[in-house]
Amino acid sequence: MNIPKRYLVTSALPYANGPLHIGHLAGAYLPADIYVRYLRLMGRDVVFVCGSDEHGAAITVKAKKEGCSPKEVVDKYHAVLRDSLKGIGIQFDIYHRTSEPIHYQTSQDFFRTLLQNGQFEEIESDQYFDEAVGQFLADRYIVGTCPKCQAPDAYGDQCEKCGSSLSPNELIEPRSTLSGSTPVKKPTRHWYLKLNEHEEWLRNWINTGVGPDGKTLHLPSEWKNHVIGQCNSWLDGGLQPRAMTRDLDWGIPVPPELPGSENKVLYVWLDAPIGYISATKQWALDNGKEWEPYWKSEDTALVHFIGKDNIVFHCLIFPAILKAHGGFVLPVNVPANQFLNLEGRKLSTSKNWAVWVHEFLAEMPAEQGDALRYNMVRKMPEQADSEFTWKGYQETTNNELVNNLANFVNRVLVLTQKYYGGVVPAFEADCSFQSGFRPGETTLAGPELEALSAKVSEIGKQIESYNFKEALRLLMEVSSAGNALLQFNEPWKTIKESPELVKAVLGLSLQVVTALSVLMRPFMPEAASRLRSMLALPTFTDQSEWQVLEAQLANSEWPLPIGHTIGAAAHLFSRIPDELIDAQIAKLNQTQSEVAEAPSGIQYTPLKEMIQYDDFAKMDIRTGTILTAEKMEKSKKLLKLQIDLGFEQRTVLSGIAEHFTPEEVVGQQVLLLANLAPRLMMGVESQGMILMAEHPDGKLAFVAPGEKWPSGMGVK
Ligand code: B3M
Ligand code: ZN
Repeated sequence: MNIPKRYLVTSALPYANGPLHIGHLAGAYLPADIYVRYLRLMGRDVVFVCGSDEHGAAITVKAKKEGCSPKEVVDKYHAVLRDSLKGIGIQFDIYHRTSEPIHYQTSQDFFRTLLQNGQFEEIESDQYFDEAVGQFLADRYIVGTCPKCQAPDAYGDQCEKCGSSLSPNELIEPRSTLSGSTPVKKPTRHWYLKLNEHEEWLRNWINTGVGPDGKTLHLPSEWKNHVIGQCNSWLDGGLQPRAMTRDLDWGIPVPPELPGSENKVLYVWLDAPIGYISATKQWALDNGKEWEPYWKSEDTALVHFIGKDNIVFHCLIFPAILKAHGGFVLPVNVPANQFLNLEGRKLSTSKNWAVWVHEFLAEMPAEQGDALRYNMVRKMPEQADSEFTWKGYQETTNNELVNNLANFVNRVLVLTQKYYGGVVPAFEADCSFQSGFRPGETTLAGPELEALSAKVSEIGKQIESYNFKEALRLLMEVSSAGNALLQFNEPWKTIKESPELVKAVLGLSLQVVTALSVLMRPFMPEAASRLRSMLALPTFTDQSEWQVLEAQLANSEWPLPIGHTIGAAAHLFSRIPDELIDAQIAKLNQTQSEVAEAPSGIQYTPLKEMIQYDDFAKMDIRTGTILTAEKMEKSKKLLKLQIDLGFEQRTVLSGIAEHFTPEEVVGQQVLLLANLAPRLMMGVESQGMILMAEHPDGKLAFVAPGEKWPSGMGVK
C-alpha cells in the first residue's frame, strides 16, 4: 500500500444532547484516537477533527424534555462532551461546534453550490403535520410502528431496533413525539437531493473501490464486510431523492436569498458531515495552515470513524453530497464499529443504562482512564456487537494490566536498580539464554531483538488496518514474552553464578520495556508517558517515536542505550479492589429504570424520565369528593363520576369499574388533576382525572388527604 501524503481523520460528531458513554467511546472515538496517535508516531501528516452536532430533533426534543431552550441544551452538553473526550485522552486537533458562524457559512455555501449544479429537485408533497403544536413532523418528531420489524417506536427517519432507514410515510400508526397526537397531512415544499442519480457510481465504488472517474481509490477487501453489506442493502432498495431541508426553527437557515426559504432549515444530516469540513477550516485558521489539501488533494486519505447506525450517511449520502458539490475526495475507509452492550442490555441514554465517561473520570483513580481505554479495545465491537461488564473490567484490568504488563515493567526496573544501580548494563552478544519470544528455545540477544522487531511492525500494520483488538493482543504478547524471559531465566536466582546471563536477560528486557512504552502510547497514552519517565527518556513529542523505534530495531540498535540511567520504578497499574467495582454495579442497578426485583419480591415499575419542577408545577391538582357514580353502558372499565370541587362540579370518566362498585365510591375523597384537557370518551366529555395508587398486582387505591378536607384545595 502506498503511504498517503496526508490524512484527514474524523470521528462522528456527537449530538450535544447528553453526556458521553462508553458505547460512544468504543464506537467512534477511541479507535480513531488510536489510529491517529499511531500515524503521528509514524511521522505522518494527519489532522483529526470532531465537534458537537448541535442541530436536529435530537436537540430540540431534549430541550423540550429538560424544559429549557435548545441553545441551553447544546451549550451544556457541548462542554460535557468536550471535557469527557479530553479527559479520556482523545487527542483531536480541533473539537468544533456546528453552531459556529464558519459552519453556517460553509453549509449554506454547500447548499448554493449543490443548487447551482442542478443537484436538487424542488418537490411539493403532503407531509405529516401536528395541529396541536403547529409543526411539520419529520425524523425524530414522529414515531410509529416499524413496517420492517414491527418495533412500536421507530422514528420517522430510522428504526433503531432493526436499523432500517425510514420515511415518515412508511410508519404504521404514526404519532407526534411533540404532543402524542395523530398527525394530519399538509402540503409543503422542499429541496430534494437527487440521490437516485448517484446510485450507479456509489454501487460501483462501494463494491469495487473504483471512484466515479474510473480511478481505484481503495480495495474493497480493506473495508469491513458489515459496512459494505449495509450499503448494499440500501442500494438494493434503490436510492430515492432525499429531502435536504426541513420546516423547523432550529437549524441552519436555507440560504435566505432563495424564494421559499422562509422558516426552512437544512436537514441535520446535510449540515453535520459538512461540520467536518468547517472544523478543518477553523483548525487551519487557528494554526496558520491550509485546509483545502486535506479535503481536495488526491493524495489525502479521508477516514471516517463512526458507529454502525451512521453507515449510510457516511458511505452513501455524504459521498454523494461531496461528489455532487465537486472537488472533494471520497473517504478511503469508513471503519464503522458495531454496538457495545452493557451488562446484557443495550446502552441507553434515556434509560440511564450507561457508564458515563465524565462520572468514570470523577469516581475512579486517575490511572483507570487508561485502563478503561484498554478494556474498551479488548471489547471493541469491531465486527460484531460486544459486551462490557464491570466484573469483566476488573478481571481484565487485574489479570492483564496489573499481573502481566505492570508486573513485567516493575520487575525489570526494580532488578535493574538493584543489580546495576539503574544503569543499562553492557553484555556479551554471544551469551545465550532462554528465549521469551520462542518458549523452549535457547537464544542470543540478536534473534530475540529480531523477534521484538517483527512484533512491533506487525502491531503497526494491524493498527493501520483498523484491527485494534488484534494490535492490542499482540502488544500484550510482547509483555508476556518479556515476563517469560524473566521466568525462564530467573535472574534473581542466577545473579551469583551467571552474572553475564543476567546482564543479557535484563538488558534485553529493558529493550522490551522501552518498546512497550512506545507501543502503549496509542492505546494508553498516559501510562505510556509515566513509563517513559520511569525510563528517564525524554517526554513524547508524538511526532515520530514509533518510526524511530522501528528503525532502531530493524538496524539491531538498542532503543535504550547501554550506559543510560533509568529513573525510579513505580506501579503502572494497581489492582482494582472489589469495593470499587461493587460500588459501580450498585450505582448502575440503583439508577437503572427497568423493572427490578426488590428483596421483598415486589416488581417495581421503572422510574420515568427526570422532569423539571416547572413540568410538575403546570399540573393543577385539587381535593374533591365523589358525589355520584354510575356504570357506563357498554364499558367494563369506566365509571362515570360526578365530582365536587367546591367551586364547581366535574364529570369524570374513570377506569376503576373493575375495582370498585359505584356504591363503594360515593362520598370518597379524591385528588383530581383539574387542568387536564377535556377528552371525549364514548360520547361523554371527561373533565379531569382522579389520581390512584397502583399496586403491581393490579389493585388500585384512592389517594386522598389523610383527614377529611374541604373540596377544591390545591395540592403541591
Ligand atoms: N450526531 C449521530 C450520532 O450522534 C450524529 C452523527 C453526526 S456525524 C456527521 O449518532
Ligand atoms: Zn424496525
